[in-house]
Amino acid sequence: MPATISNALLATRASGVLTLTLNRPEALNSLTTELLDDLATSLREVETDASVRAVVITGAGRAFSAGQDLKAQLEGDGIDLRSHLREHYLPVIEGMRSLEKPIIAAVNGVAAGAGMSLALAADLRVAGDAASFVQAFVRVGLVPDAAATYYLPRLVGLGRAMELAMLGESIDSRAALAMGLVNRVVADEELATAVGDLASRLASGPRSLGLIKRALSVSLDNEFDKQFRVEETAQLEALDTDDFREGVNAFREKRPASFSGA
Ligand code: LHQ
Repeated sequence: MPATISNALLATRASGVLTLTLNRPEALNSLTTELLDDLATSLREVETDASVRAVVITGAGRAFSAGQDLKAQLEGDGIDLRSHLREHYLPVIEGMRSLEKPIIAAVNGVAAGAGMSLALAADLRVAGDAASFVQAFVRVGLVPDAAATYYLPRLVGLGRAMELAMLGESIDSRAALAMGLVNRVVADEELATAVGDLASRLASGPRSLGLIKRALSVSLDNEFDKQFRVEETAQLEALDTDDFREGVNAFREKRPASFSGA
């Protein structure tokens, strides 16, 4: 049974994988302040929890997430939109980015607006057949946010990003796969198993997975010399891990490596 972090976010743990399920299916898992803060807290806790070696983010019901909850009180004594992004979205996106453990978005349905931003900020995206992606921001007169303008052109190129953001048209999972927006598409009924298998594989991987994430996350922002140094620092850390020693021993002994994540 899922452990409840709050009504809005469920957490389950199995064999090194923490699965976070956005749980507002009646509102297509649109993002409330509570849900965003719970996500940020969970991501912070995972940083120091050695028992968790991979994270899955998915949605309950038929949607991944429809983005910002547009029915929540947005003005007055409700949400201060000017500080909302900084105070409630940034900790989630930064938490995903800085966590040196792989994060998979299991996109089970529509990912719209900032819901799509969450998927973009994951390290890998696996979509079910029924998944769709929509840069809904322009439809309500807004600009893509929650780091969508950062990740989208990096994933699909500037031309595609401009098209998706300006037209706000929905694309299905096959189109998303063709443009490199998702890594894999599977049948809806196989999504949980496919993501579970992938997450378990990553959760039994070496510490270097986190270092690979660190190095690649900044790669497109750096010039060659700077990136070479980032890579070198990560490699020096990797060389000093139990997992590197185990990997080399396993190679010499002609057996599969058993990585501890340390
Ligand atoms: C919703 C939502 C929703 C509440 C569906 N909120 N209830 C950041 C910070 C600061 C400022 C503002 O913005 C942001 C970032 C953003 O994310 S802006 C973009 C926000 N998202 C959208 O504009 C998407 C709005 N939703 C839709 O366009 C459609 O619902 C999609 C295309 C996602 C799905 O369409 P359908 O499959 O036809 O479902 P539906 O529209 O019938 O929705 C089902 C229910 O979910 C419905 O409630 P109801 O009580 O009528 O059954 C919707 O009102 C509710 N819902 N999105 N974002």
